[in-house]
Amino acid sequence: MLQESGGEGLNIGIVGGGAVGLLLAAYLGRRHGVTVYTRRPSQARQLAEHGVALKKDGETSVVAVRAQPFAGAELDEPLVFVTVKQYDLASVCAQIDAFRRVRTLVFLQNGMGHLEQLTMFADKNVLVGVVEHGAMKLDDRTVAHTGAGKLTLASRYGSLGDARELREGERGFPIEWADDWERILVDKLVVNAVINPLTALLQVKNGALLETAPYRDMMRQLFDEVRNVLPLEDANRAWERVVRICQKTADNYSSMYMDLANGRRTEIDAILGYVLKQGEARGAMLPVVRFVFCAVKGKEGRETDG
Ligand code: KPL
Repeated sequence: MLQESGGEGLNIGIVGGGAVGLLLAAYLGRRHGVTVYTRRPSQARQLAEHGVALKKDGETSVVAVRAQPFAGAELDEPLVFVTVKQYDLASVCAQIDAFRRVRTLVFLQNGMGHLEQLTMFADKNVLVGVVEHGAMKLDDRTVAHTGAGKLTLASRYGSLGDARELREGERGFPIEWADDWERILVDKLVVNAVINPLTALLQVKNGALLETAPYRDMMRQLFDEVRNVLPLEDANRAWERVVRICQKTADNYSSMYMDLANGRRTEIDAILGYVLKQGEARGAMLPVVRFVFCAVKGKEGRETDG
């Protein structure tokens, strides 16, 4: 059944029609008016005509959304989520005039290294966030919610602005607020640095990494090198978080698995590439990180996502 997009809430823009963009549209669209800005006009047409479909626990619900191609768009929503992959962020930011009327921008990229680009929006409220949900894009308008997690948001510039209105989020899609933007990004970076490349190379779901001793050992070795060069408050808690997210998203194929499987570019530069740079700055040899980084680089394709 097609549920009308919520009229009583905010007007929200979502840039990017990948798994995260569709997941947000499906949940936020229940209460708020949502417009999805896509790279391909054909995806925008599909979404505008048929809505976004959410598959969860064997059931499908459909929410009506507005949609249009991002190229040439002038966004007039006060609150906009940018969900494109990190490597597509530069081309989105290049269309800076598109965001003239936006008051609050929320960036949801994996990895680090994209933060310098956000300074160009420093006159707005800028938030960064991390998504700990398992989500899989099944087609241009359908997303499967394969692992319940949370969305954590923190302010980078300005205040929380229009995002304050999101409160605790929707049922099944909780939102948490954090004070320290760097902490949430580093914590998520560790998770992505361990789970994503290993699941992609071994061609397994997230949960399988915990199931056999050799995979678990490999996770631990990768984790130990990563944590040596990142500013972690508590390494034990960081490891526990990796294990917990692996369990919570056990039935999920990681985004890097999906990227490699579909011949796309991956976010490995923003994830392990960033870790390697931190290692170089500290004179630390990171043989496992380097090996895993090179193995993913050797397999990744050229297509971009969303
Ligand atoms: O963020 C993810 C990703 O796949 O990019 C996790 C949390 C590992 C879920 O798969």
